[in-house]
Amino acid sequence: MREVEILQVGPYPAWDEMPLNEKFRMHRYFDAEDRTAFVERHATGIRGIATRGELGASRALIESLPNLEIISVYGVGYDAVDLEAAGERRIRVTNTPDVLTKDVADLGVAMMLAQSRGVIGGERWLVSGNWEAKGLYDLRSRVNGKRAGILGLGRIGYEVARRLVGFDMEIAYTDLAPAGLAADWTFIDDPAGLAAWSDFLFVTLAASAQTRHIVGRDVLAALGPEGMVINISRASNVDEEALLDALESRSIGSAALDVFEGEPDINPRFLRLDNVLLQPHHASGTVETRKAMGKLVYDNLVAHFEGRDLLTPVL
Ligand code: 8YV
Repeated sequence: MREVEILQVGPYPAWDEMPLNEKFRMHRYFDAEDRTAFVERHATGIRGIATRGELGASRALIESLPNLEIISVYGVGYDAVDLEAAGERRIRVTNTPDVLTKDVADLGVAMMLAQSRGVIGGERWLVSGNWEAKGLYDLRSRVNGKRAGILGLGRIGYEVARRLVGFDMEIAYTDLAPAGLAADWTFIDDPAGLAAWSDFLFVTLAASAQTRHIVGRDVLAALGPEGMVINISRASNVDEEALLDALESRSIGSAALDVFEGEPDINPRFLRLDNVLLQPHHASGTVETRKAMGKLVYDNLVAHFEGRDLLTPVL
């Protein structure tokens, strides 16, 4: 299969790049100085794209590759792939669901705990010598016994909720319809209603044009000055300007965020806040999960070019 040419949109860990390089002729888009010229040079040979969740594949890129057959996404989220452009040409699209679900849920819960209990601020207090010089660290808020709202009870939202039950938290959720997964989890049919009920609002929705800014000014106002929003999905699910305004004016309590508009170049307003926990989009970032994701990217490409069924098709 060495003759099959694949455009690699972003880097992967070495253990994922090695088998791809052995099996296919990989073209490293992200290393090219002039990416447009690079694509033009290889355009007719390229039959596959290997990309990442947050990098996707734009209509312009898809349209510049006349012999493209498949886009294999390293990530569960495929909102950055132009599905319409792919669908028009019957280009197949795959993602990496399931293998990352529990790690993403783990980080979401870790972010809630860290922010609520001041884990990072507490360490800074100690390391800076303040403990010795000034005394005890500020008291923080408990999580046990509090209310967690899950906005989007899909695979990841479900795993978050299951973990929070272990912290004796009450669970409510908003989704398209009641899920009937646990009798004592309350269905609330609108995001603002969910936020008004919640102490902690987890954003775990798959992003799409329909969910864009679903957490807007109304939802943040409903969450209120004690509330925390935790986003482990996509930045586009939250109106970032509204969130920054709410954090600056303290009309919500705090936020714990793994995703940002325009990441990794994030809005500098975030850096001036003391009521945020900021993470570099790494909820799926464990060695175990990333290896499983890389294997799925590879296995889907090989299955396609061997004429077998795709393992995890989106389109
Ligand atoms: C990224 C993700 O793909 O699964 C997703 O949708 O956003 C992540 O897993 C990851 O950062 C690798 O680029």
